[in-house]
Amino acid sequence: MSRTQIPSAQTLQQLAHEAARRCGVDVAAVSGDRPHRSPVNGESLGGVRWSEATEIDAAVQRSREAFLQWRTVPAPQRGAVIKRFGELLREHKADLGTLVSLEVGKITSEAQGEVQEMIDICDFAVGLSRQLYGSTSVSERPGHRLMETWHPLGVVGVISAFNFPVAVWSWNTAIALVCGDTVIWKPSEQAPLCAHASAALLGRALEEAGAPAAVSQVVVGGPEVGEALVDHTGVALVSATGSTRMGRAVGPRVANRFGRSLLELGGNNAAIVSPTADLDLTLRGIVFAAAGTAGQRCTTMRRVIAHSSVVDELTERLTEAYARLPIGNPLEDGTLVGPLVHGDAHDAMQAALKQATAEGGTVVVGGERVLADGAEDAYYVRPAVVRMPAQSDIVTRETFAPILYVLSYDRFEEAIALNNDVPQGLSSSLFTRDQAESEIFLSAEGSDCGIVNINIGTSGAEIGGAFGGEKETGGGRESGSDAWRAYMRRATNTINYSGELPLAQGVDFSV
Ligand code: UN1
Repeated sequence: MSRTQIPSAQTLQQLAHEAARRCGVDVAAVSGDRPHRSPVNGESLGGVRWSEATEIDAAVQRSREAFLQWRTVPAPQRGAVIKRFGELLREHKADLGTLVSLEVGKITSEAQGEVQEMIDICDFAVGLSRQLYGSTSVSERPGHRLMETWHPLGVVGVISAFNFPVAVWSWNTAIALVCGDTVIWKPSEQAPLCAHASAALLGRALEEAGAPAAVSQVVVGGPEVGEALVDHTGVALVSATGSTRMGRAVGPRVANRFGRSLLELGGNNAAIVSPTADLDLTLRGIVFAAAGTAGQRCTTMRRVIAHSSVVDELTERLTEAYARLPIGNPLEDGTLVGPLVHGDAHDAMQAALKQATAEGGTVVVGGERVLADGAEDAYYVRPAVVRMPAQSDIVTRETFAPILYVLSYDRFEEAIALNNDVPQGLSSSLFTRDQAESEIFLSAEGSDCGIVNINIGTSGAEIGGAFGGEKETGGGRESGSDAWRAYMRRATNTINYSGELPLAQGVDFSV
């Protein structure tokens, strides 16, 4: 089934501007001459104003000044600002969700889910604001005590991607702010309005608390704006989400100036389907993770590694499910697959399918463009399933589009090896009812990814856990658990209350 109701440009622009205004955005002030198109119909949402890279230095100065004040505010009071931000997000959930749908093409339920993720991280950060614990330790010397204290780092630069245009910023910002840092955000070029809207809501929470406005800044612009943040010595931490290619450039540049980086890069996430798996549940888990968000999450499932005894049945059932997927206007109830973000994504998908076929693969369903009539610059595709005879080059690459490669295995160790035999290491799943298999997959000999799931798909992580992955995924951890430590610096303190001066390691230095 495909849906044909693609709304007109005028309606979309009006919807976007009204939603942005309700969030507190001065639409005229953020408008400019940069073209800005909605993937929903390929037409203009109204031009936007871009900042120049030369504006970054002043932004960093403002951020630094705000930091000097913000770091003295007790953490629970900083938490109270985030609590208010969470309330404003609840109030404007529908507005922000609409903007996310219009700017990046997410279906309403996923767009609102993204805003819910922002609300959730606010709640988490409020609790965290009373739990920035350091440990104490015994000393080897009499009358001494060791302890760790955690201090804010300073200015944090956040560079975010189109596919989670607001949630990833809020994971970073909610945590960074309760930690006492200030944030400068360079959002995706694709999503300036939802960035301005989110920043306006946080700005309101800061203003009500009497906090400096420059605690949170948003700088909309091109790649050179991101580069200026990356290279600025005043930016203590650069948290960047995007492609591995981007991370390969950012990581060394930040390291070269001894800054810190937190990288959240590509994924190539697999699910292993064991002979004991519940196939109904497995099917639902795979379809959401592989076709949801039109295959444009970093956690999207890109590979299924199914036991040879179930691979045929599973592929058949996937083919049926994919043929029925409602594709179309993401704002319309019932749609499950919205558009690709732009034509380049469509071209990359077609090139990958061609390569997969050349490498012996068979496209069993999908891959074709749909709804092209009347919306030539909008790129809707039917998600594809490709049966591969064996591991091949294309399977090891991340193509940011809905292509699911199906491979088969006979021995469980073989499946784990296939799961790990890619350069990326973000997320992984195992569908099984065999407890030993599940334990092995979760053990050191199992999946090498940062996220390892049993009987759920690879995407849709909750904010309470640390989010991120290994290898070319970049090694960063964001959102829950103890990810906050990346936003603070640790001081080790030794306190001597003995009245003597015994030296560590028994050193004698009497004068
Ligand atoms: C991303 O795709 O960059 O786990 C983030 C998930 C979401 C976050 C994805 N909670 O799929």
